[in-house]
Amino acid sequence: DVGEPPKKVQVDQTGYVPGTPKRATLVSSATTPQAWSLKNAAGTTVATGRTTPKGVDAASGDPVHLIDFSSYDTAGTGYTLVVGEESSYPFDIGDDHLDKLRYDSLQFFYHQRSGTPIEAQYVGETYARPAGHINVAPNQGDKDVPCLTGVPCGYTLDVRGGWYDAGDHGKYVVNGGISAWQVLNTYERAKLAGTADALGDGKLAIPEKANGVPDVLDEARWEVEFLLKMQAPDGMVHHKIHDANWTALPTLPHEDPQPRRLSATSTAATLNMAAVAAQAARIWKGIDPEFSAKAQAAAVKAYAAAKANPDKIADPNDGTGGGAYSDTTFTDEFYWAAAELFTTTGEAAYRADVTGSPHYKGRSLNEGGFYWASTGPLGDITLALVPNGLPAADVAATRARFTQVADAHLQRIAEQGYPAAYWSEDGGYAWGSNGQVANNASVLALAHDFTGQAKYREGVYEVLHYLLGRNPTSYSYVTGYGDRPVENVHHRHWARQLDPTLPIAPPGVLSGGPNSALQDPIATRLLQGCKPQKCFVDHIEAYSLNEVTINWNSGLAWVASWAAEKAGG
Ligand code: 9MR
Repeated sequence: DVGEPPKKVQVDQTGYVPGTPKRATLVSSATTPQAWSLKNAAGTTVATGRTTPKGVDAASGDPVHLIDFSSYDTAGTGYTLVVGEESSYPFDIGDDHLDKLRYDSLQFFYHQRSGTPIEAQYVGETYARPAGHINVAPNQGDKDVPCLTGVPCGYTLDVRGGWYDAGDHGKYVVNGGISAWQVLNTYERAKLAGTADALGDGKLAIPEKANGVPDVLDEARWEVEFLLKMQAPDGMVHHKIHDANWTALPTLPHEDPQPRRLSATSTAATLNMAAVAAQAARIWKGIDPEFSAKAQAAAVKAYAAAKANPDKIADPNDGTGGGAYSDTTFTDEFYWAAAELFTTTGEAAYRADVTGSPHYKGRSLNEGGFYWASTGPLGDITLALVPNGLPAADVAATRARFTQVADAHLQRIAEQGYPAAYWSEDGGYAWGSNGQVANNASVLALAHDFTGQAKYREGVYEVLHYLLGRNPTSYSYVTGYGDRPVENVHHRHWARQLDPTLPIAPPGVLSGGPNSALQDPIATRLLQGCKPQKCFVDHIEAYSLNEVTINWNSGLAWVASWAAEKAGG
């Protein structure tokens, strides 16, 4: 059983923000406009109108009509849209759901912490668990971990801590780095905008919630400290640490019996750590000068080591017991690291590396966005947001690139039956498409930051609607949000589908979403011939569709935080 059939009237199952466009999708092969009505919680019709037929939608294969109920703007809960016999899931007009989502999506990272108990006083009994990977039998632990057989390094490292990547227990620097960066950027952007109060201390339920430091920084620091530990004596950074073999589902972290192994160092991991450590040095300068200096020294050393080892590729075939996360192009990581180091230190050598890079002035940002293997735009975001000594015209050019790409997203949003602002060369949806959707929404958000134009802000909400239920599967891809949220995400201890004594994921966790490449056995069995946006099932074994990760949730947290901030006006 993979769930009930999708609805014919697709809405954001959480809500629509007052003063923004409110759109839904009707699935119907009728070629003429259909009458719709909006009902309030009491069942009274409060607005009516007619649909606009749009023909067959390419990404979903559905024959669709647009329902535009923007003119109705009265806040409330329990609205439904009705067309003939068909009705939508209920939704709100309001923004409470976004206020909640910004914190739930950040709270996810505490659950993913490795090397520390997850305590009931913060997350409740349901989600409490003992520390994983601290060498308490049968657990093998992340202390004194040797390098992989075949790539002995002559030393061991203590790499306890950090966040588990996803549904597995691996910890991968290139993915941990972009995730920590995005969480930190959520804060840094808000700080520069004067809106960081909403991200202050005491906003999350974590052990550091009353230490006088914003919780979002405390949480990101948990990962940054781990990234620093992955640095080898020569300054290079180990690519990843994970189990020697894949474990079965379910396996709780503290019960993982597999030996742990460090993979070789890589140029990508080294630059990734350099970038995040340089960013951290800047952010903690006035908060914890000692930590700031430690991070900066690690970043400087890593950057120099990467320059001396500019083409050390992580083994693309090393996918046993953990993901490969291999990347072969490093110009983007060099640019990103140089951008962070320059912004933090102002030094001429980093500046020259920034301005001399082929990525400079937003040249690598396109509709494909950014992800663990394409990090140039992260450097752009820092250079476009954080004051630095670069020529104003260059900063303007970087910002202009964001608005150009945002315009292309808006055009796609206008064309799609279920606007996702997702783009790929071949029209397919890739592994983690929802994370990409969230990141593309952040490009729209930045375009609004840079220009103040309403259309970009509206685009952000439009894209969030796709993630929260206005899509052809009728799922809200965020756990605990909406009437039909995903429940069976691929995770080693949020695994109720396999063991009724285990919980489902807590609220605020983003599923990877549709992947038309059908890369796991469930997907190949159930989804042959699917249209891209429909290549999805809510099944725990469907790891190429329904896993959750730190990098997808960092994208969600960034955009949820922005959307909550901007909901008022
Ligand atoms: O997110 C990663 C995606 O871009 C890759 O195509 C895929 C296959 O290599 O791997 C994804 O990352 C997974 C990682 O390898 C292991 N932890 C879970 C990640 C999410 O599925």
